[in-house]
Amino acid sequence: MAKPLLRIDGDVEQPLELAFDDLREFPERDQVQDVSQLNPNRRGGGVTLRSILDRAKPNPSAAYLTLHASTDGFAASVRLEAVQERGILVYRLDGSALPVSAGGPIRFFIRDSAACRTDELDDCANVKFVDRIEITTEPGQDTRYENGAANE
Ligand SMILES: Nc1nc2c(c(=O)[nH]1)N[C@H]1C(S)=C(S)[C@@H](COP(=O)(O)O)O[C@H]1N2
Ligand SMILES: [Mo]
Repeated sequence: MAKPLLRIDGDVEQPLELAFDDLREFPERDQVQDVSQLNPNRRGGGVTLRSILDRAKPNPSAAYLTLHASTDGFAASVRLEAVQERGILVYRLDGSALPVSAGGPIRFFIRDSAACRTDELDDCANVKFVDRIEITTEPGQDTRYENGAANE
């Protein structure tokens, strides 16, 4: 089996590990064809966060979602309720894996994200190189506003 790109774990009924082909096989209704239609500065296609959560099934106690990028140790933690209908996991570009230069192999995309530091769902939470989504009851790790974080 292909190497998983993304793990979803924590306060969920069904932890998941997803590879490129798993994401590509999500049905049409879960796919977002081209995020450049939503933000001209971003590119690639993805699947909705909703469709991933529907498979992982957060427990009733689940309240926070943390996006982890082990490549650089970056993390952002937001309320599950705020993000669950606005998140997209971008994983492909022209039929291949999303390149690292675009934040791949998986980059988070928030519909209508706010300017840095102006909202919980800000540009800073559009985490590049996401390899783990952790669901928790309490807020999780968040490095967005630490010294040295990009684009402050
Ligand atoms: N893994 C990772 N993701 C990250 C960051 C980072 O340093 N590491 N910076 C964040 C911040 S602070 C912002 S504003 C956006 C910038 O995205 P851009 O480079 O596409 O403009 O990426 C976010 N995602
Ligand atoms: Mo940012």
